Amino acid sequence: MSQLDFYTNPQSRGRMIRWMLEETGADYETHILTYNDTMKSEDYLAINPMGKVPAIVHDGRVVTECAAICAYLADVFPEAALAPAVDDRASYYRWLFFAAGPLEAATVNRAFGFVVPADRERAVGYGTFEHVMDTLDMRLSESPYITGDHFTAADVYVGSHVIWGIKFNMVETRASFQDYAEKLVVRPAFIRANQLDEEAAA
Ligand SMILES: N[C@@H](CCC(=O)N[C@@H](CS)C(=O)NCC(=O)O)C(=O)O
Repeated sequence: MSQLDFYTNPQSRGRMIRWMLEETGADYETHILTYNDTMKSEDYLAINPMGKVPAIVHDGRVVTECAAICAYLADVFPEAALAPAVDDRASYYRWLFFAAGPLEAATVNRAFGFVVPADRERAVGYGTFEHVMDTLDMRLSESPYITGDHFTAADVYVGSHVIWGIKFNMVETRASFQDYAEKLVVRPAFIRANQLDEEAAA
C-alpha cells in the first residue's frame, strides 16, 4: 500500500495539485500548512527548503513545483490516463514548460508591476506579456485541449493558470481562454477539489 502525502494551503497554488490528485483518483492524506508558521517549520523545511506549498511525498519521494507534481502524478498513476504515450509527448512537455516558465513569469511580473525595459525583452525568457498571451491564444484557438484532442495533466497545470488567471485578472479575458476554462471547470475532479479546498479554508 503506497503512501501519498499532500502539503498545501487552500489559498495557494496547492489548489492545482488538489485538482490533479482528484483527477488521478488516488488516495492521499492532506496536511494543511499555515503561512509564516507551519510552512516554515523545521519539519516542513526538510521536505521543501523553499518553505512553500504545495509539495507531495509519495512513498518517501518528495516532489515540489506544481508542474513537476502534475507530470509525476500522471506518470505514477497511469490508469488515470493523464499523460500521452511517451513518443507522443512533444506538445505535453512543450506546454507544461511554457506555462511553468514564460506564462508564470509574465503573469506574475505584470501583476506586481515589474516592467522589462524594451531593450531587454530579447534577453527575457517570455519576451513580453502580450507575446505570451498571443502564443497561448493561438494554441487554444486551434486545439480543444493544450496537447490536442485529449485532456491531460498539462491541462490541469495550464488550465489552472487560465482559470485562476482570469479570476484574478492575471491573464487577459480572451475568447479562447474563456472557452478553455469553461470546459475545465465542469470536470467532476475540479469541482470536488474546489469543494475540499473551500471546506479546508472555512
Ligand atoms: N514555483 C512554485 C511556487 C510555490 C509558491 O510560491 N507557493 C506559495 C503559495 S501560492 C507559497 O507557498 N508561499 C509561501 C511563502 O513563500 O512563504 C510551484 O509552482 O509550486
